[in-house]
Amino acid sequence: MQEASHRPVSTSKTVIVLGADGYIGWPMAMHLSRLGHRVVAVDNLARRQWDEEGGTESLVPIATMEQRVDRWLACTGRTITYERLDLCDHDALDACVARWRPEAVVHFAEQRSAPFSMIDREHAVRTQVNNIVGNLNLLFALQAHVPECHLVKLGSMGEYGAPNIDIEEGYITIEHNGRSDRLPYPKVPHSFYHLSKVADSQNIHFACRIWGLRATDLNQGVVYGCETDDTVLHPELITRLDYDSIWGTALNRFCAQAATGNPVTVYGKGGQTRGYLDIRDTMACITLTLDNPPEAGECRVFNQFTEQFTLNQLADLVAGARRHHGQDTTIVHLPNPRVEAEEHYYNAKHTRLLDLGLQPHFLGETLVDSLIEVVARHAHRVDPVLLERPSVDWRTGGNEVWRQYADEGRRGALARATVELVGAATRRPPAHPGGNGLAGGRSVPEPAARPAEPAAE
Ligand code: NAD
Ligand code: USQ
Repeated sequence: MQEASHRPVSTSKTVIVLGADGYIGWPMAMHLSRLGHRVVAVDNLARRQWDEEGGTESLVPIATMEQRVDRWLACTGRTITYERLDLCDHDALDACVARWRPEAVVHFAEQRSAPFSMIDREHAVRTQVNNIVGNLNLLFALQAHVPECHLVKLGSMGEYGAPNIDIEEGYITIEHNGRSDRLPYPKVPHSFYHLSKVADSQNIHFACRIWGLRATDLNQGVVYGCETDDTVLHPELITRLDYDSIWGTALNRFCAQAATGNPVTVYGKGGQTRGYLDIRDTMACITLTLDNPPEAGECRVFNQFTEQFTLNQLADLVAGARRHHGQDTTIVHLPNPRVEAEEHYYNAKHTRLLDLGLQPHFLGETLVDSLIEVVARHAHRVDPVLLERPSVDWRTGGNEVWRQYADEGRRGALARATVELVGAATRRPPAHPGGNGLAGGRSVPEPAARPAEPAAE
């Protein structure tokens, strides 16, 4: 039987996917197109630029947006319209919304790395301006042209932090001095990035109240995996997979580390608990959300994850999967570069998407094996320094690893710009000259020993 979220739709909608060049945005654009929606894929390619600036890159090579949409058409006969546009350019965004008059907008287009937002003042400001201004521009464009449109906004479970009480889905009923009210759930987030999401949530909630917009704020957990029904159709349809310490998320990194015979890097004690979901379930959750829009004026919140794990559990799962293939995996506990509770209570509700019909893919060794296989195919592109050494500390910002790779990234970008200018070459030089071998990487001085610090909370 076909899952509800995979059934072709009876009513085709015009859906704008913002951030469609990203890890989740590209598979989402294809998924919605396959279901029969008219998809407009918007991105300003900022993420590719941030990679260049920081000397990082996707482990699997990714095609350009032009190549992707052409290949999608060739493989499926379906059209995805790509528009290059910055959400912070209000006039351009406004014109796009006015032209397409979407029934739904799925908004992924933000700077999404917590470590990136903690590098220094400039990166914190850049993150918050990009995310908060872009989201605000979108709210005004929707209000002006399509107030009935359903906004599906990607938020984050990290907005809530790790409170010592159960986490509800967006709202909590509080009794205080004999009175009671249902209020947005209090939030104590993990980073300046997560704080930008909290501001977005507040702005969306306010816009629904004053203008009667309809929105679903999806507080998503950490996503893992990189293959969907659509990305596997052709190498040009593949989505990015990040493994470095700025953009790579925990399980993706752990699999990359295990696949290349490097130690799995648990930060601190490893009792940090988070919600996780398979990228295929992200597709399903957003499709179910689109199929079941909220009422006008409603700001609905779903907690979008399927299982919660501690980091120690994830590391053990990866090591166990390798053991079944006769491979030993070392798990190391690095001094935690983040300020976060390393042992804490965590019980986050996540029933609303299940109630709509979500059938989760639970994390098992098969998924770990398939991720490890993808990494193994591209192992020659792994830079072991980026894999092993955290480059941002919450207390002191970008460290010597960050500075060295950013310097090289800047020099590389400058060299590329010069080459393009004189028209002398068209092929991009490798991002890590001489440093892709697993035994190699760039030589970065070891940091001065820092005593292990106690958990901050
Ligand atoms: P990503 O960095 O791969 O993709 C984001 C895309 O948005 C990039 O292609 C980038 O170029 C684009 N973008 C950023 N700012 C833009 C702007 N001002 N105008 C136009 N385009 C812009 O990120 P992702 O992992 O695909 O995450 C997508 C969304 O989901 C983000 O909002 C993120 O916060 C959220 N999220 C991600 C995860 C995860 O584990 N990856 C988990 C929870 C929530
Ligand atoms: N961690 C390790 N070792 C590593 C990398 C991370 O122990 O090598 C730990 C971190 O300290 C943290 C946890 O793993 O405790 C999660 O970190 P992460 O990098 O996997 O994810 P995070 O920074 O929380 O951000 C990611 C996405 C972000 C999204 C968020 C969902 O990058 O866009 O919002 O997951 S959530 O965590 O629910 O907020």
